Amino acid sequence: MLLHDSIGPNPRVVRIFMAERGIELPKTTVDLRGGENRQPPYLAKNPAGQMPCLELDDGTVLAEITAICEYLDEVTPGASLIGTTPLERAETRMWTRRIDLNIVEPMLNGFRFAEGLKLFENRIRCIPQAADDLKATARERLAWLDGLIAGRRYVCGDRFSLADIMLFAFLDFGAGVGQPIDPKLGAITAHHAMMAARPSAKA
Ligand SMILES: N[C@@H](CCC(=O)N[C@@H](CS)C(=O)NCC(=O)O)C(=O)O
Repeated sequence: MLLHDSIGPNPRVVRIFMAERGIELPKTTVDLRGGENRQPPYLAKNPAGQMPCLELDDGTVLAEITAICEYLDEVTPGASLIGTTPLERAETRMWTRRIDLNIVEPMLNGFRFAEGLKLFENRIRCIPQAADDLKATARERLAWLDGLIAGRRYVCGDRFSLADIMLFAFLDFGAGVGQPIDPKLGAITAHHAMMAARPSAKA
């Protein structure tokens, strides 16, 4: 297998996941800033033109970080970060999707349409006038999540999972591009500090 890797929070989710699962894979770095991911050689692998993707030994290419992480989880021996029962797997997917749709998407589009506009304006349809509302939406949904995970050690309760990695990697990115965590969100702030202290945060 070969991981097509780059800067950015999506590839980092996969790298953190691999670090947590003890998975080592060959990697090749794609020049995201230079737009290599939007050029034909890479588009032939991932028609979405986004990073990362995982190329399997038979040439099959997997994209979308949750799909990549789930695949790696299943083909690698060791403690699963998705779940070992139907209920655990469903809960991980429920929380991961909540984080992805409610927080990650508006946060990243808020960035792409404002601070990231120069990089993205010729790649995707950008709506600069929507940026502030998207950032506000992400903040509101993060406050909602704060209430839901209050009193929990991890997003899925006592069980560390992909949902924790997703939350951490994207909030860490947001903090670096002008969307810091509101310190009043006690559960999210504590979760972030706990995740930042794990060795996998270096990935
Ligand atoms: N839904 C995709 C999102 C991937 C994504 O947006 N990747 C970013 C890097 S963090 C990217 O490729 N940005 C550069 C571009 O879109 O040209 C996934 O789950 O993998």
